[in-house]
Amino acid sequence: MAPPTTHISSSDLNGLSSIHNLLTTFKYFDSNSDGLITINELEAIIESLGFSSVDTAVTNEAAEMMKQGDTDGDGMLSSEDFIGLMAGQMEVGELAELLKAAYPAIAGAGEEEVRGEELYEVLSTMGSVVSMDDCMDIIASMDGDGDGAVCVDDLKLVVQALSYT
Ligand SMILES: [Ca+2]
Ligand SMILES: [Ca+2]
Ligand SMILES: [Ca+2]
Repeated sequence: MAPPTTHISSSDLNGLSSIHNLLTTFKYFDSNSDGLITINELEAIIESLGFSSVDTAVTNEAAEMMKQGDTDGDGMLSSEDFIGLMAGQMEVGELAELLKAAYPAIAGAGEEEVRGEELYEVLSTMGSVVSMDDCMDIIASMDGDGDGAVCVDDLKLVVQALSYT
């Protein structure tokens, strides 16, 4: 009997891509790279995402997001908090479970970057049947600079974010 084939849909890939884009935005505005954004940085993010164009509305929006997302009450949002706030709009389907399952093995390999071939190998070892093409598409959806590889640190953030979806 052939093992079940996992189908990766394009909407799952789009969801993954959106999460990766949000994390990229988050990192861009996290000017001191401590993994936390302040209310002022959050306002800049909201403006850049085009959520609002009126200054007072941006301030209100940021305050509201901070209130909802700041789980530990330190007045700043972590990347997980940030994605948690946005995650309601994203659909990643079984791709989320696959990546969460594959991440420990990818991180354990000690490489700085992961490519489609490596994802395929890890998933195959785990007994999951995802085609090489799908693995390439998964990596491509998170590959901002198009060099065919995703930083393991970035993947870690995406996987953490997926826990919210
Ligand atoms: Ca910061
Ligand atoms: Ca916080
Ligand atoms: Ca890349």
